[in-house]
Amino acid sequence: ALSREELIQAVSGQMPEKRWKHTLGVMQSAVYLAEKYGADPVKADLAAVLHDVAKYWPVSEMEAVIRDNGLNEDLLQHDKQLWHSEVGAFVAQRDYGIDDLEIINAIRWHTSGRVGMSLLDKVVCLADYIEPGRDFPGVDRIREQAEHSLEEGLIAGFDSTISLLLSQRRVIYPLTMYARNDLITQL
Ligand code: DGI
Ligand code: FE
Ligand code: FE
Ligand code: FE
Repeated sequence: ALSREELIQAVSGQMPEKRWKHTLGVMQSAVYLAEKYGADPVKADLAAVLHDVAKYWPVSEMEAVIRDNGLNEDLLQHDKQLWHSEVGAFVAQRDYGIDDLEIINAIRWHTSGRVGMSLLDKVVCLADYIEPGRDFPGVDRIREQAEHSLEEGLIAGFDSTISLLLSQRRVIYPLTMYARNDLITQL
């Protein structure tokens, strides 16, 4: 298996500098949230390193990986922005030797969320919203919620995404709404 340093080398070379800076921010926030809420910080860090590994893959290559490997083809009917997490989880396993299912799942569900999110899923998904480099309308409210509840932070995060999609008249991936509803029900 690759060392953490080798992984960082390989992943940072796959993306523009701006996206790598985002990834460093997600690593920082994921470790912070893991320590705060009792997840494994080592796993949070590794999931964060890899979470956007497929973000800059050409759409045609993402589509091919999804079709050729029996991944979730339902995604192909939805926003292309949703594909990189499914493809990222697959390549983390196949090309980067990550065999820990908790890490793979945190990568796989970091964009949409899912019903029954694990602690690590929540940490990585929320870290992606609140990392220090993020600057979108409403991010401060999500950061504030994240300080007192992982679930409240995530609900605020999904609310902001759903609101954005609504305001742009874009299709909403149903799983994001189910994930949000599930978090509210859990509270
Ligand atoms: O990869 P990042 O930019 O760091 O963040 P991400 O993996 O959370 O991707 C977010 C993008 O996905 C954002 O531009 C919104 C877009 N998106 C499109 N449809 C949906 C969606 N995100 C969610 N959660 N649900 C959707 O239905
Ligand atoms: Fe992402
Ligand atoms: Fe990200
Ligand atoms: Fe508060």
